[in-house]
Amino acid sequence: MKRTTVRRVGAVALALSSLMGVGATAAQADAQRLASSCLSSFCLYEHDDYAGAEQEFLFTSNNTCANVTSLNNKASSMRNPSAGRIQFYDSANCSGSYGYAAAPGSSDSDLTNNGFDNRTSSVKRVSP
Ligand SMILES: [Ca+2]
Ligand SMILES: [Ca+2]
Repeated sequence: MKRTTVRRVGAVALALSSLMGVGATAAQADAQRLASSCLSSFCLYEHDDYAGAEQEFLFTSNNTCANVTSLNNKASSMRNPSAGRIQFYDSANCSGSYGYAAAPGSSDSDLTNNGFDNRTSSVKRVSP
């Protein structure tokens, strides 16, 4: 009985220390992902379901192109909370025709069904 009690106390202490956080734990990474919820711009995520690395784009006007940098040819999901439509390009500098467009206020947890998994190299916000 006594042993069980000690273990429980240990578990609580561990939980508290991970909340207070020295170094990144998996739980912290999840918390950060939920907190950085991409509120007003446009975000790409490395993996499905908004997981992995994130790149956030801050468009200040429509018809602006931005190259994908760290997630070039890696993005697998996206969030577009903005009021604009986001066009996805396979090439840099938004050259050629876009391959996929995200409606304003939309999100997609898996770009595979749009044929754009791990392909996006640049994005452009346009008027909806
Ligand atoms: Ca990916
Ligand atoms: Ca590409």
